[in-house]
Amino acid sequence: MKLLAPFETSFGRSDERRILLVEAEVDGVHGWGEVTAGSNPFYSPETVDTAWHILRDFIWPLLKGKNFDSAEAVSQLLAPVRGHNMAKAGVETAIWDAEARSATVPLWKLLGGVREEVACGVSIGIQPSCEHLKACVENELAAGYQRIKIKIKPGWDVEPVRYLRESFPSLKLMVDANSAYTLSDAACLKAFDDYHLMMIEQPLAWDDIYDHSVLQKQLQTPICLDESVHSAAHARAAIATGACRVINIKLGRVGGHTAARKMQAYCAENDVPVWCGGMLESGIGRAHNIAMSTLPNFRLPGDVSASHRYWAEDIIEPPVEVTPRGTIQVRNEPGIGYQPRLDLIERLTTRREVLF
Ligand code: OSB
Ligand code: MG
Repeated sequence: MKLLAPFETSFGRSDERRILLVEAEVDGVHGWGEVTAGSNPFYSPETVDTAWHILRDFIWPLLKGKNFDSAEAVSQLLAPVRGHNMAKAGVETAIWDAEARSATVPLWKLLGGVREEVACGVSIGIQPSCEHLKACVENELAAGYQRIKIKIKPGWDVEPVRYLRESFPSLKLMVDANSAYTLSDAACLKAFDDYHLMMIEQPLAWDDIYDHSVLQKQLQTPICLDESVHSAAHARAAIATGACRVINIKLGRVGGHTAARKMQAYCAENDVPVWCGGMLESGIGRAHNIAMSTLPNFRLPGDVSASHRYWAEDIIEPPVEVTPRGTIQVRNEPGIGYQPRLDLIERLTTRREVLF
C-alpha cells in the first residue's frame, strides 16, 4: 500500500508499506491480524519476509490441529520460537479477533478494556525545514490531535524543538530518536530539558537498557522506551534500573495482545504509564491498536490516528476516524469492530499462502 506521504525517521524513509495480513480460521470463524514488520531490518531485526518464513515453517506447525480454549493460550504455544514477535503477533491477534467474533463481543471488551474513547496523538516524520514542520503541526492540531511527536536525528533535533516550542508554548510535545544517539551525545540530549517535552523516545541503541539507565539519571526529560522492550521481563529490567519513566507498547514488538496486557499491568503496578505505538499500520493493525489502547494503564495519547493520514483507501470498513477532540470512539461491534474489505484486499494482494 502506497503511503499518501513519505515517512522519514532516523533509520530511513518509507514511501509504501508491504502489508502482511494473517487470516485465521478458528472453528469456522475468521479473524484478522497484521504483521507490522517493515521491508527491511532497520527498526527491528524482523522483516516481512522473515515473518513469512517463520509463520509458515515454525509458527504454523506449533498451532496446527491444537486445541485451546482461548486466544490467551496462543502466546504460550508459540514460546518455543525465540523472538520473531511481529510474526507471532500477526497470528495471535488474528486468533483474538476470531475468538471475539465467535463470542459476538467486541475485542476490546474481551481483552478487559475500560474506556470507550481513546486519546490520539500523531507522529510526524523528519521534515525538510522548520517551516514545513510547523505547517504539519498546525494541520494536526486543527484536526484535534492531543499531542505531537516529532522524529529526530543528529542535525534535526534541538532546533526544530526550539522552533516549535516558540510557536506553541503549551503544546504536548515529544520526540522520537529511533536509536540515533549514543551516551556520548548526552550533552545534546540534555538540551531538550529546556523545552518541557513529555518524553524522549528511544534515544539510544535498539537493544539497550543499561545505557538508557545511565542517561535517564542525567536528564530531567522522561525517557520512553520503544525498540528495546519486548516483554514484561524487559519492562521489569527497564523499570528496576531506572532506564525509562514511560513505555511505548506495540503489539508487534511484544508478540500480541496477551503479552501487551501483561506488560501494561506490570507497568501499572510500578506506576509507569504506557501508550500505544504505531507502525504505519493498515486498518487491520490499527483496529487491534485501538482495542489494546482501551486497557487500564494506557494513560497517555498514542500514535494511533485516522486512516486518511496514511492511505487514500484503507482496507477496513469503515475507516478509522478521529473526533474533533482528538479521540477515537471505540466501536461496539464483534471482534476488532471493523470489517476487512475483501475485494480491495484481493486487488492489493501480490502473494498468498494457505496453510492447513
Ligand atoms: O518508532 O514509533 C516508531 C513508524 C515506523 C516505525 C517506527 C515508529 C513509527 C512511528 C509512526 O513513529 C507511528 C504511526 O503513525 O504509525
Ligand atoms: Mg518509536
